[in-house]
Amino acid sequence: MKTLLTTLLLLGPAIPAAAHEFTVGDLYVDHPMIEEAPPNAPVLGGYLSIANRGGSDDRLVAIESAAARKVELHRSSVTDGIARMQQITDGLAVPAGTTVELGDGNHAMFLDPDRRYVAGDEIGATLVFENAGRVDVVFEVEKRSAESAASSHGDHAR
Ligand SMILES: [Cu+2]
Repeated sequence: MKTLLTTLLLLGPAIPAAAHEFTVGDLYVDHPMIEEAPPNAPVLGGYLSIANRGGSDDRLVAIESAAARKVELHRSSVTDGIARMQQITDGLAVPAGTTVELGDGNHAMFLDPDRRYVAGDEIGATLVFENAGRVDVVFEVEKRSAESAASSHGDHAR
């Protein structure tokens, strides 16, 4: 009985509540999500992972969404305790056989969203890959974690 309980406890967190995956060619896009932002936030940060299970390299060159004026790929860094972000202009490399995260260190930045989005909302977008082409995905809006709230996108909020 104890073993069963332990097993269940171990299994619990391993089953993601909102796992969703999108496929184009050999690319598997997992769990696109956007962090719920404060009212009137001028930007929304988007995250996802891309697994390239094929034999050739690819590159995420753009993200398009009708819900924002523009979507940019950003790379974050912390220099002397100050968080900065820089636009990735040459796309995000997704080498063959690897999984690349738009996560820690980089993200999709949705500029000027058309309304306030809250946890539970969904935002449609299209990922554009150099070789695999275009794939429609859905970003699920989730509550902001305390962790990421600390490293806020303050430098965008002018
Ligand atoms: Cu950014």
